[in-house]
Amino acid sequence: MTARRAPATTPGLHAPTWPLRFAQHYRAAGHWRGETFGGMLRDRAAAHPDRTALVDPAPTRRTWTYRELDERADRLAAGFLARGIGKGDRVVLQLPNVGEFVEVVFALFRIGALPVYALPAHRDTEIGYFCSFTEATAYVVPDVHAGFDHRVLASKVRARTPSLRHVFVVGDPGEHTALSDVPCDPTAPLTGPEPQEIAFLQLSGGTTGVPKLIPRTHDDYLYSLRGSNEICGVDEDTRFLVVLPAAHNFPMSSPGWLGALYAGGTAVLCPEPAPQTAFPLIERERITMTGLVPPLALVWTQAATEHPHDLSSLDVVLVGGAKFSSEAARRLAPALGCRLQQVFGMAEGLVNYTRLEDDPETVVTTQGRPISPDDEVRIVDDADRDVPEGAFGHLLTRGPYTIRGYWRAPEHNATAFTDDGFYRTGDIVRRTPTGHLVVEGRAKDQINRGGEKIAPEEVENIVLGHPAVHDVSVVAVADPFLGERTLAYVILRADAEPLRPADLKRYVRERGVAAYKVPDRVAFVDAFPQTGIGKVSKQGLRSTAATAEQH
Ligand code: AMP
Ligand code: DBH
Repeated sequence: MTARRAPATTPGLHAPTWPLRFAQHYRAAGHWRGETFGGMLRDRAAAHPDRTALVDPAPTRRTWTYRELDERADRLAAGFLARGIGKGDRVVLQLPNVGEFVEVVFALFRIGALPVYALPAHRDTEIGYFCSFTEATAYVVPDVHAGFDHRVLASKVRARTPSLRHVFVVGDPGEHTALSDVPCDPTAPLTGPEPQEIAFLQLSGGTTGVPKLIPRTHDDYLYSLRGSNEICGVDEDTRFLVVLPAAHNFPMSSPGWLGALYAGGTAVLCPEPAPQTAFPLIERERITMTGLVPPLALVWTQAATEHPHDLSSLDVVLVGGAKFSSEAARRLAPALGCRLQQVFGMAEGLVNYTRLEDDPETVVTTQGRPISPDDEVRIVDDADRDVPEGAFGHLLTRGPYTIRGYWRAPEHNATAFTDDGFYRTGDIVRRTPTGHLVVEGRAKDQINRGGEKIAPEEVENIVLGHPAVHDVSVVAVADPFLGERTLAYVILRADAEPLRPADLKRYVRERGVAAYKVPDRVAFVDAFPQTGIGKVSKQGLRSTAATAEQH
């Protein structure tokens, strides 16, 4: 047996980083340019102070010029500092698509405090974990969003998280602090973070019970923005509509609202993704670009034929997060009157795009090729040997914007990365002769419900908490709309009271997890199929599910 070599961990970073030789190369190649996000906004504000950076259209239209956003970030940063939030502190940020999201992010960047990007759908279980695991000092929430009172959640989490000293609320603060009361006049210039330091913690979809935290540096993330902008044609005339949650890596960086700001363009925040909301906004704000997950792309394609709106400003629509079928891909561009780019990315790093100049067949049948000439891609068999060119295998990758390890997760890192620093994506892909990747599926247990990633183990642990449940196994079943949805196979205890599927779903919902994790279907069974050595065979359950679906 070969001994696993623990990768070097840089003190203070809480995660393995790039070996010196690689870092030197990425700098020499001009990928890492020594910029920070705080500096980026400062530069843009100096170059074109009066251009519109940000539009939040709801409920009343608000805009920020680059100068205004820059000043706002300074004042908010000063306010956070005055309340004791300092460099390296973690701040769990859970805001929907509102202007304050961008203000807070840039204020934290200026200080060198790290936003932890929770999603609006996250509930007690996820938020409690992020706050305690990162020892967060602050949590930023809306008052009420989508009918859910985040202040109540904040009170609960705060009561059991000793590190959490502040809760800032956008809107009516209740017992907490209003974000609008935080800003103050800056007293001294900030020293800020270094380009090679961590800028924020992004979340992984998670393949084990707990989501992993992804440490991205200023240098590496800014390179992925620059590369994305070049590939997607983002410039100062780009008006990017943020349809998906702004905290997610895709709408943030592929090329996303940060790409738009990097280029001196305009980011417009869409409060919710339905065509009824998004289409009038596209018309009114003259949107040129946006990014969608496949189920939403289907809804938009359909809606565009039924409710004609003036979508003529729309130039490019990116679709990614889960596999976009070639049939659906073929229909999108004609229906929306735009060009399609497929994007296959991950918060851990590697992002692939089809190119605007690719032939139409490549655009609809592949998931693109990597951003960087220094993205290394290996496609290997179960023993990490390269498969023949064109064959399917596991995708491994390393490069100038792909992490070398998760944050504070040495045990997981030992298996999630190879000894020589390749990230095991868990995706099964093949490479075409042009270097484009086609995603076949996943080796990981993770379920991809229309782009929302679910770790079966996490849901299983919750279901197991029900007193009537003896055992549970959660699997994906194919769904024409979402790609995959969840099915929980449940064995009840012999002495249990009868239980209905709806009871179990309610139980999961009441445990306080994001709604997309509640099983779509619950099926009661007497036993699970087993593997040769007596483990539950997920493969067996999936085929049972597939057979059942056909009847
Ligand atoms: P995460 O690690 O949570 O950021 O999720 C990234 C994962 O989403 C990838 O590893 C893929 O499994 C999946 N994914 C993203 N984009 C695509 C795409 N265009 N086609 C298929 N799968 C995708
Ligand atoms: O699914 C993803 O995480 C994703 C998809 C497209 C991503 O992180 C990205 C583009 O950057």
